[in-house]
Amino acid sequence: MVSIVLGSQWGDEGKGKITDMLSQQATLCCRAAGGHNAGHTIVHENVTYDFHILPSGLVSPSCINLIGAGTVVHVPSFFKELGQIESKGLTSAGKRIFISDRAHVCFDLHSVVDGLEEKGLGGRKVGTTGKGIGPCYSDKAARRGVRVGEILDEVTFERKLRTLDTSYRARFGELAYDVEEEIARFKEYRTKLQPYIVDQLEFLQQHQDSPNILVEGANALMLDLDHGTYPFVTSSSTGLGGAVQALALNPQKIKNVIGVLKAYTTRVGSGPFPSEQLNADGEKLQSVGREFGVTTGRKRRCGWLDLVLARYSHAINHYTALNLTKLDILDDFDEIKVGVAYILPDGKRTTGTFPADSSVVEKLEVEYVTLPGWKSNTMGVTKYEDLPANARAYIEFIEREIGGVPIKWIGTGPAREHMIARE
Ligand code: 2SA
Ligand code: GDP
Ligand code: MG
Repeated sequence: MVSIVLGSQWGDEGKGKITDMLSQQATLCCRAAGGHNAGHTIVHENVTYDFHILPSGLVSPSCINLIGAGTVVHVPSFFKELGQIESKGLTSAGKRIFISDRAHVCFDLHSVVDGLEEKGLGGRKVGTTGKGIGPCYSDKAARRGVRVGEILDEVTFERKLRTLDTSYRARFGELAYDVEEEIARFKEYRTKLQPYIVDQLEFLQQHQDSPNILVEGANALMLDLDHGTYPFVTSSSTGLGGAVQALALNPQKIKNVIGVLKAYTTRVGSGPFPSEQLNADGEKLQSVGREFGVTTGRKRRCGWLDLVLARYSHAINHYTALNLTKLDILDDFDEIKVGVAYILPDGKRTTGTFPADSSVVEKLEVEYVTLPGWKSNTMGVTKYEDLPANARAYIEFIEREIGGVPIKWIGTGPAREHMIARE
């Protein structure tokens, strides 16, 4: 049985937390997209773990983890992160993590190019994490990228990296980057990395009878290269399709597609955000919700929950259940608004489709419904019936409005146990 956890908005919904929770019953946890741009936070037994390239299943001691094809791996970050979590007590992590030989290598070179490309965009910059994700996926699509398995072949590896360096110099001229230094560092990584690299198909076939396989999505549907707010997206396929493609999943074995939906909306980086609140409400969501990027420390933009976006996300990812997160952050609002429809620039009203053109999204107006707040503490509540009536009304309103997908889990705090599971 396969369960897939996916971000339903613009990321940072709390995918790490539910992945960690579910991985206690999983034999295998796989990442299928993104790289060290992602930031997944897990709070367990008073220890906070920030995962970037590593799968969140590593916190559960019996869970094996795979960084799958479809991802891009910055090798220094991989070792740094592994060292950090081992020093926090996850001492067996190094024996439970593997990397597909088909994953692509994200170089420091890519990060330098990321910065230059952003600079070139001037006022239309994407607001990337600067980690080199876009350039790395571009090289993959252009068939000149370096795959993790190729690190082991010194001659091929060095030739390909020098060719990349030359081609970027032809494009940009001077680069604040020393290819020989990066090549030298990989001489050490080559031996260190060898035990982690696997043939993904063989590896997955060994685990095919595992009762529970978990896939941890990175980023989110509205950042998907095809379905998100292009060009203000990341460069991977962050939805259900991306997970199936990257891990060659058997669709018949997919039992759960869990959409993680924050009780309000956040976005980090540029691009249209219809329900953004550039006012006291937005500031309150940002400060109470501690909305800062896990990877870059950037302040996240904040706004009300957008159900048009949620319906669109459900239509693309076909969620079987939702995890509504950060309900507790709304505890102190007198009133809570929810976007239920868009009025497009041509006057048309839409409730479930999301315009492809980001310049249209920037101009549309959101129609809101205002619900009463509950003005009481829900932090740490674990039983649905213990929630205040207005909080339950908020949840049931969302469920009704999205239509056909149950909110099975409700997050009421950052820790693993701060979760309501509904029957
Ligand atoms: P990139 O770096 O090429 O993937 O950036 C392209 C867009 O994707 C957004 N993006 C993210 N959005 C939310 N969270 C992300 N991870 C970090 C976190 C972000 C951080 O968990 O907080 O620390 O800033 C993430 N990664 C990429 C990015 O903002 C661009 O809009
Ligand atoms: P991810 O990228 O989707 O894994 O999410 P992030 O880790 O980037 O951001 C989510 C943040 O919210 C983290 O700091 C989590 O610890 C925290 N979090 C997750 N669920 C809840 C919740 O239900 N309530 C509160 N207060 N915090 C939560
Ligand atoms: Mg995040």
